Amino acid sequence: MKIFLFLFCILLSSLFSQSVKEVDAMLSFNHKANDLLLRFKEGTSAEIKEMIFQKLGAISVKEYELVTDLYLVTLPARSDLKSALIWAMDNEEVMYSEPNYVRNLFKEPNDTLYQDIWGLKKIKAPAAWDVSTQSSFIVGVIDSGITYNHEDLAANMWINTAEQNGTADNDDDGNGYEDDIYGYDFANGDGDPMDEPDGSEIQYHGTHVAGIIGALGNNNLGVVGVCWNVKLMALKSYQNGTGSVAHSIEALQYGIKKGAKIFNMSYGQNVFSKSESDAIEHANRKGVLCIAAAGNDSANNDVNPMYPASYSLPNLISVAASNENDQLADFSNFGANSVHLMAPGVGIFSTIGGGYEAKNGTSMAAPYVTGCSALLFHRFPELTPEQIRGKILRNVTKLPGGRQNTISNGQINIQQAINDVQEVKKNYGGGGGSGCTSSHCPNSTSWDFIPYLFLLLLFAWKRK
Ligand SMILES: [Ca+2]
Ligand SMILES: [Ca+2]
Ligand SMILES: [Ca+2]
Ligand SMILES: [Ca+2]
Repeated sequence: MKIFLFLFCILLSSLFSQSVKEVDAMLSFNHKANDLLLRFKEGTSAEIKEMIFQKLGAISVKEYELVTDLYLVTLPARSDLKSALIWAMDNEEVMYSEPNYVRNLFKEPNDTLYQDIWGLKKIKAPAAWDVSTQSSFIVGVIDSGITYNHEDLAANMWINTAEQNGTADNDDDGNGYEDDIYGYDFANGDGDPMDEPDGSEIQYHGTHVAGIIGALGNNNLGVVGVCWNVKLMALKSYQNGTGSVAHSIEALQYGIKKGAKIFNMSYGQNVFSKSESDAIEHANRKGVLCIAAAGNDSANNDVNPMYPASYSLPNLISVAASNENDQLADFSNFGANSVHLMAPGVGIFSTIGGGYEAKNGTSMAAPYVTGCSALLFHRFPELTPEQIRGKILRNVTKLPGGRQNTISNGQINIQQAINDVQEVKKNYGGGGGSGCTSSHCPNSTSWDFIPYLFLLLLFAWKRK
């Protein structure tokens, strides 16, 4: 009998050390010190939730509508986040719990800049513009904000008219955000999502992205976006180039409630977040498409997934960057099984505060695909996000040499995609191939106890 007890204890301790190991792995990634994201199992009562928040010592709790039963829990300064996570993960009522991971805007590699809009010609935008130059849809730019008064962007900004015609310091449309005329600043908690230089090396990231999607066309001024006319929503979630999963989820939720159909995500980190994945999955149910940059580490995302780009979700497109010679840009991440396609990302000329500038990065490649998606939704409004993705991937300009760097082995071709009226049947899969592949998957079932169980059975059998 003693041997049974002994083995049972080993089994228990292995299960426990597994949660400790999991939490240690989670906390090894950059995260907000006092936050945890927590999702309850369906049907958990308000009383039990309240009790759990109290036990955790929460000083504030934010509920998300986009993902049911998901909460951002903030603990007092210098709390023991590790113990809180272990306790939450081992709680019966909790589906999962994880840190509020930091996400970073992808930095610009220092390559030579060409002052040319070669990218638009490369993706065959001029020919696509014969079919349509505009999109009636709202595009959410989750980034460092947008210089919304820029001469080549102002007329294409989404406007919340209730707030524009409303009163200052008042939530005129009752959406929970005061004075959110052009979007919202989740990073600073104010109604002004202006993209301002903040002393960091990343300047006007969001304004540049916005111009690639939708700088005003045919106005004898500056540059032109993939869409000449569109509604750009400024969802400022980054300050000094950093933000968090919680802000990105809130930005997504805000945008969806205000009718945004497409979101550009030129940021990430190498850590899976179940909350973020759930948020994008729920966005799919609302017909929303997300486009994510693959990252600028010259890395293989099949081996080292980059999130959000690597979530395996039907409404997510992962984008690598190409240069003018149709090659993968030397800084660009890639993935024959996890990155969907390439788009121009070297020497891309677009809007910045006070003017125009060329930038490099997968951050610049993703908005080409975002702009094309806006054109395609306008032309085919009945299609699901997955069908739009299928249309884009079926119509890429194939590169020589077979599949190496991307699932489609190609570069976006909007001329072909916009003229393709056939139904898409093939499923293009993608993302990471599987959602959570690493050891830090929140609350993933651990099978480490199997050898112990085997030993236990063996001993029981021998004693007979
Ligand atoms: Ca408001
Ligand atoms: Ca107001
Ligand atoms: Ca602000
Ligand atoms: Ca222009």
